[in-house]
Amino acid sequence: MNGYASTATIAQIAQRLRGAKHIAVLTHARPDGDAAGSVLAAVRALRAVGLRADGFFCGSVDPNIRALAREGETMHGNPPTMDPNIDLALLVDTGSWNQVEPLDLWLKSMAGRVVGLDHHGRGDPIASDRVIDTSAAAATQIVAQLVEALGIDLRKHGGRHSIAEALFTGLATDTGWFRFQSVTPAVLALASRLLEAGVDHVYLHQLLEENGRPARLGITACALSSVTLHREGRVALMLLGLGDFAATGASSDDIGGIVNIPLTIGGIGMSCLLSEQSSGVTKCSFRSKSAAEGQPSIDVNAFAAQFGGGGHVQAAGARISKPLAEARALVESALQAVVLKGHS
Ligand SMILES: [Mn+2]
Repeated sequence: MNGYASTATIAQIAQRLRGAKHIAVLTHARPDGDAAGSVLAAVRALRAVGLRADGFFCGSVDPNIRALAREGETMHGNPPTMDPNIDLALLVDTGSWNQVEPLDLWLKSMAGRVVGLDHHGRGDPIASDRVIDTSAAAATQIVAQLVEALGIDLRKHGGRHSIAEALFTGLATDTGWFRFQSVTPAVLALASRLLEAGVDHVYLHQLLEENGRPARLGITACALSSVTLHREGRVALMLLGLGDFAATGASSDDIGGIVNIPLTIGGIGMSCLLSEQSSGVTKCSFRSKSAAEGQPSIDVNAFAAQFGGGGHVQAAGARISKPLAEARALVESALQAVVLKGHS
């Protein structure tokens, strides 16, 4: 995975997009706020300058995320049906083959005709021309540069289902609503411009964070009652089995954010949530607290990499192709080696 770095500039990507006849804008399966926001902002911007562009989502899509898109902006499917006339793909918020599995064959058929914008530290050379900026708090922070390079005035694109709304969605969700260390003056300056354009941030917060189904309460209770503490109370581990989902009527769409709850406790620096999937795979989410007061963050990206996963220093995930009990044993054993404190 070394060598996952920029191979082009924003201006070069903009030029390739301008020369395309029909652009597919794609992201990782099960798009989150940043992935969906990046796709939607790009589709809207490309259409605003007269280009033909469609967004594609694959894997299960949270209904609240789906509500961000206007009818006809994105196509869904697993894999989605791709129009044979598409001559360029724009891949956003990922560059890893294992995150785009439903699109795998299609993307391979498009070799050399894929451009990418990403802020992850690990990835594969799916996009030949790509901008990788790991300092960006969200992929939409990079998409915002593309929007600018296309000559779009954000002030004219700020209402519901607008370019600015999609950009703000990614920026807010990938920074934990502006709490994480990745929040810089540039992030807040962009957020400020987006609010000036007319983004309704309260609506977006309610749509994405305060719109869960009642079953979420039951599955949260299951997760919390499963907590075990490791490494002298510095690491929390929670487990959700298929029985928990059956008993509460919850699905994997209902568990977003539960992994963060143990981090509300002083002294807990890392939290893990393992949830059993009907496919026999165990989905793992890892989170750590921001570095503060001289305490570095625990690097959950490196932790997830041991299981073939990844993400960011403070938020990462992995899929372990083993049942819950075996995945638990693997994670517990790996936890023994986690570096809790960096250099002092
Ligand atoms: Mn992202």
